[in-house]
Amino acid sequence: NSKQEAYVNMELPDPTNGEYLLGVFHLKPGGKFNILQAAAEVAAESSTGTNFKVNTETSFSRVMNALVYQLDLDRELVWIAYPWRLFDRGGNVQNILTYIVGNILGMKEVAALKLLDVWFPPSMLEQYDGPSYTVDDMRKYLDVYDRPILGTIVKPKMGLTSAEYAEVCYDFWVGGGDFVKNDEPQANQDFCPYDKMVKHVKEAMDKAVRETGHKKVHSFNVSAADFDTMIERCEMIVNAGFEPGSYAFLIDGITAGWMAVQTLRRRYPGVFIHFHRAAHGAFTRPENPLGFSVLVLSKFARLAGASGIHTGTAGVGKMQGTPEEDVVAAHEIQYMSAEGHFFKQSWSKIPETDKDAINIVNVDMAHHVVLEDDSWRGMKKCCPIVSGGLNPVRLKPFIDVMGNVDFITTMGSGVHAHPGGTQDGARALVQACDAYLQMIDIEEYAKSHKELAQAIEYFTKASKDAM
Ligand code: RUB
Ligand code: MG
Repeated sequence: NSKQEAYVNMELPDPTNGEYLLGVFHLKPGGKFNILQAAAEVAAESSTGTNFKVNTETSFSRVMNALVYQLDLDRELVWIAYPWRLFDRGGNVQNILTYIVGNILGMKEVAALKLLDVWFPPSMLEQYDGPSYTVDDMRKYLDVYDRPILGTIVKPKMGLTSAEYAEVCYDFWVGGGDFVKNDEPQANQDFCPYDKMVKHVKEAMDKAVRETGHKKVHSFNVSAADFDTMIERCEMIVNAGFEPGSYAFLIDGITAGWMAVQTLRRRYPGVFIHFHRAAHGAFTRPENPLGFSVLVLSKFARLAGASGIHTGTAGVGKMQGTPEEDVVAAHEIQYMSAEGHFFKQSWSKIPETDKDAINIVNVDMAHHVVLEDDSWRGMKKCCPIVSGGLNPVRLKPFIDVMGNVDFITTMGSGVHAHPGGTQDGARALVQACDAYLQMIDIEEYAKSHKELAQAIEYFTKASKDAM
């Protein structure tokens, strides 16, 4: 039919010629459609078309048609090429998603439709911001290399006053932790006003830095009802006397939106932009046949310029997730080039053919962090933030599946549920990390480190009870 003529081209000569953004969908047709018919509808609705061929199309509008260029009937997979001139100029990520995971997810023609992987051509990468301030910058500020950045989320999630909140931050920092984040719903609640929270955190940080001799970082949730309030929150932090580097901006990137993420990236290139992905499960969970994958979400976060995004614990923590999904996503945003589920993505600006001449540093995967200024080579890295049901006992198992230590971890209950309290929880986390770095089994290390011993006892038992 005409839909297929216009939106299917199984002989597309070179989908990687630089003109197309590529996507692979899992697609189960709905109703009486076969997969090719449904795929053509998807390509049409997510580029130039609608349900009927319209009389207003032009020869140029047809050039903007997305094209189904490959099918795998056994695995119910469909490859689509989107001419990327379709997308709003000026590096707008929100606009891309409005096309490729927009109306199509509501169409009758599909019973399942999940975008599993995407590929950006090098020519397109140049038009998008990518991260500015990276985890490497945070490492320099903290003077912490060759290990994960150790963090917590203040718990209870809600209900502490601003002074109580700051006291928990202080305890974690004094116990040896690096990084504290607001839990993602923390805002300007009546019992914990934002301005007071900021002021108390500043005092707590100053005190902890004085006492420990180490720099500390706090990630503030700046998500808000409107643009002006978000910027007001940012400015309040900028003007509260914090050292640059000691604060990050957390944004609820899904509920507040991509525009908020990109606004922060552009307004505050010198600040770590922390993308919290609350609500992502609605479209990423495997049991939901509609949506897009953690890999796709993470790749768009790097494109948009988040300094870090939560990528999951690969099943080691409390959230749904597997190494196939979470670790692939984490590696994809860390490295200059990585294998996704279907595509090998290069984030490099340097054409494949020139690579030998330039002697690209190979990022080694053997548990080392490679610090480098990536910006001349390509899109800078975006840091995996690993969180959700972790505790000191689970640090090594996670590092083992991750294969490197270049991430930020935040443990909420894993710190504050420690029988000795938050300070001891932080100590146990630091000890678990030290044991890992010295390649000593934590049980062995715990013989001379009582906070770790208590953590092992408590969390092992608590995990068993929860089964
Ligand atoms: C974790 C927490 C974070 C989740 C989000 O608290 O508050 O919001 O990590 O999930 P706790 P994800 O450590 O007590 O479980 O990181 O998968 O997006
Ligand atoms: Mg949280």
